Amino acid sequence: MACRRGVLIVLEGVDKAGKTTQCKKLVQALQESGHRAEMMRFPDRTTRIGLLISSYLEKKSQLEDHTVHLLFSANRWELVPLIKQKLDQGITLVVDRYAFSGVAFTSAKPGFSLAWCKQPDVGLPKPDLVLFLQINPALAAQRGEFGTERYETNAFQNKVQQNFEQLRQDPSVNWKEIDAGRSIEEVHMNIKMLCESAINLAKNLPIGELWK
Ligand code: Z5A
Repeated sequence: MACRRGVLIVLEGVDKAGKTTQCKKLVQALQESGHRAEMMRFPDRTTRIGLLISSYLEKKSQLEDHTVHLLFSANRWELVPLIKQKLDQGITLVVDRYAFSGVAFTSAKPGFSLAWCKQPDVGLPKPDLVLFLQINPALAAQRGEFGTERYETNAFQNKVQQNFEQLRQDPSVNWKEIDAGRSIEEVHMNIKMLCESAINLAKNLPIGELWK
């Protein structure tokens, strides 16, 4: 029998919503229940493009706003062959941020429309499920180290949250909202349940193209 493809699952949300924590727990839980699952994250700071982005986020270098937006997108595109290869091998990918962060963050800057920001990411592998970790940005900011990197201000995160709201109106993407204000374990149980059913639904369907 041919190997069924892996499923592309993305976690999104404002800073410190708990995405990385939940991605790790989800991968572990999927593996324990017999799925082949791996985690990816964007930006992937390990590539040459990722290093440029990382230096910008750490405020060690300056980049023009359109340029850095295109670099974030290029960082996704450079990993598309690997994403497709893994999905074809039957590996489910749990991805910490994707094109939705790209659009929500850049369009929080003056002079950037949602439509312009989406263009470079049109045609990326379309996630089968996008879990939006919903939390008040002010509450999230009280968690962990907030405020060290670029974009980590309450005013900016509020704009990002509003942009995510707009993106979530798009019915072509399978968004599910998660109340991320609960305990780590409660959030995890909610996410795990949604993913198990998404895996069962998506594994026999072809992978789509985002925003096409
Ligand atoms: N960016 C962009 O502009 N364009 C793009 O295309 C992309 C990204 C992809 C880097 O992201 C920045 O790049 C980001 C968006 C922008 N800018 N900002 N701001 P990043 O993913 O590298 O950022 P990060 O610092 O690694 O992740 P994060 O978003 O800040 O955090 P998180 O992953 O959502 O949360 P966490 O690391 O899992 O948890 C944070 C803390 O909260 C930690 O101490 C946990 O133990 C705690 N935590 C987690 N869950 C809970 C619950 N439920 N209760 C209590 N405490 C919790």
